[in-house]
Amino acid sequence: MTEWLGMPALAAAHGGQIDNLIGWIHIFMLILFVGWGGFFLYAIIRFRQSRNPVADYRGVTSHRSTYLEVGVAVVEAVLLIGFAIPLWAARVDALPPTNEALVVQVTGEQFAWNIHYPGPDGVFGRTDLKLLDLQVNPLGLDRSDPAAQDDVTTVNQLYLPVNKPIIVRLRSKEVIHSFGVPEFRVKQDAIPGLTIPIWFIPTVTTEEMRTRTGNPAFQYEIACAQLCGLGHARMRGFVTVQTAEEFQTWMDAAVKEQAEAAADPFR
Ligand SMILES: [Cu+2]
Repeated sequence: MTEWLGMPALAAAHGGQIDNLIGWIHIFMLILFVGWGGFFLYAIIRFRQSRNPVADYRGVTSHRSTYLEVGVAVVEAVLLIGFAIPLWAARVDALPPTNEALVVQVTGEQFAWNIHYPGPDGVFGRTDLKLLDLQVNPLGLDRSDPAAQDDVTTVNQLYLPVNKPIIVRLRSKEVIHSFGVPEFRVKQDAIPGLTIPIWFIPTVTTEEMRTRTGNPAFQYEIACAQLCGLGHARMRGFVTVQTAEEFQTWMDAAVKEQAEAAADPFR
């Protein structure tokens, strides 16, 4: 129903609900706009000076406007308690179980997205500020930690398997960034000092999206959605959605390559 809004192509399981909501909000706002606009015009004509040469100091005496205001407050309470809070609980608070999902840590920095996979053991390796090196180790990953040996890190390249719940643990190194992927209908601020989880299920591979859009160069893009400094506009990450097998092949190769590179930095 939201084609008329020109939204970007949809590629996440929950996205249809969000699009519906956006569509309804536009319709309600249109009704409100027409209603208030009509009332405004009515008031201008009804209370024009030529018809009311003397001000009326008594004003309105009926209770109609009080009842109307109470009515509006009740409707808003129903929207908040009946819809907004349950939706938040279902969509934001209820994360999928981590053993059924891919958990990946995404850390914003000026001006890049650092991606960190825990590797086959599912445990994120220790990080240490002292090891942080913007060129070779932007997350300060301690490869001597056993849990870190199979970890995979990338810069600006997020690889995801299709049709699997993805939990992104969002962090920031210094200022507020915002992780936004329009096709997944997700957008969440990354706040320094906090780890904020968001989740979604990608439903369309990059390959398939290229066919659908007729654009052979199509890429899902992580756009930083908070003005975070002078390089904000070039803070672009890319998401590659693959089939489960393709993703596994990529992950296995990356684990091997990064473990070897860490074991022998001078090779
Ligand atoms: Cu940013």
